[in-house]
Amino acid sequence: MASDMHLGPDGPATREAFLAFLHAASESASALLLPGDIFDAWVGDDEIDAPAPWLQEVLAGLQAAAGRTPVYLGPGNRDFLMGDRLAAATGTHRLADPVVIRTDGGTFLLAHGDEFCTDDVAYQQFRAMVRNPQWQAEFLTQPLAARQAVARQMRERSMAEKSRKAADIMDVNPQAVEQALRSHGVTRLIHGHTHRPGRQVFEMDGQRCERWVLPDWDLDDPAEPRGGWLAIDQDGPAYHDIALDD
Ligand code: LP5
Ligand code: MN
Repeated sequence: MASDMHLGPDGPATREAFLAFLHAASESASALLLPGDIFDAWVGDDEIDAPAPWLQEVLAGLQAAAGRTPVYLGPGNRDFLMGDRLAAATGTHRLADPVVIRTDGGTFLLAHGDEFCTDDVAYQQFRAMVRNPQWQAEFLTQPLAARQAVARQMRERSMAEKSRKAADIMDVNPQAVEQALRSHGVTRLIHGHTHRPGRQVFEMDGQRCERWVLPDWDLDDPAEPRGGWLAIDQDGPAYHDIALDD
């Protein structure tokens, strides 16, 4: 599973690495889970009507992978408007968020992760607004180009606000994580979004719990090219760093 590729018109190296990952993983894995922020922004499934070359490439890659193994697309904070049309056009499936997954390596709660960042009050207010079905229906009545312009503005605003926010409010809130684990009756969580890959072990109600965080991908960042995924087998999850794996 992998998340936070943030694919868009920029970032050819990231796109190429993701397409290579899709190809390789779909030949070996029994399922491929992509829990969110696959796209830098997704303003509605009519994005596929006249796709730019970069998007055509990604759609073809998803479709080819989906022909070999089931591929699941989950909503991130940037691409939560991915819908049934995109799934049908690529032969992929939609993934709920959060979702309990049963694997050879045990049961996990899988989520994009933004919902656990409850200390970021401004973001949670924004999230409540844009996840409201009525707001979405209204937004989708606007022409595609107008929605893309809103998304660009919102991306700029987000980057500006993030540079002002304290780093710790942009991480998950431990109580929010525990509450999610408890309510789903599981002890292990996998999520992305925070761009802080790693594994945290903690205790809750006398039980050992684990939180695995997926890395973000940016192979076009000359200072810090990065990316990777988590593979789960009978032994549990294992990290694969794109720089070390070929
Ligand atoms: O994405 P990232 O990592 O930069 O930051 C996120 C949070 N930001 C977002 C916004 C997205 O980046 C932009 C999404 C564009 C595509 C969506 C398309 C359809 C919707 C169009 C929306 C109008 O999710 C950021 C978090 C950060 O993660 C860490 O968790 O801090 O949160 C914010 O930046 C939100 C601001 O703090 C609050 C903004 C309030 C703006 C309200 C005005 C809305 C205008 C509506 C116009 C119709
Ligand atoms: Mn995200």
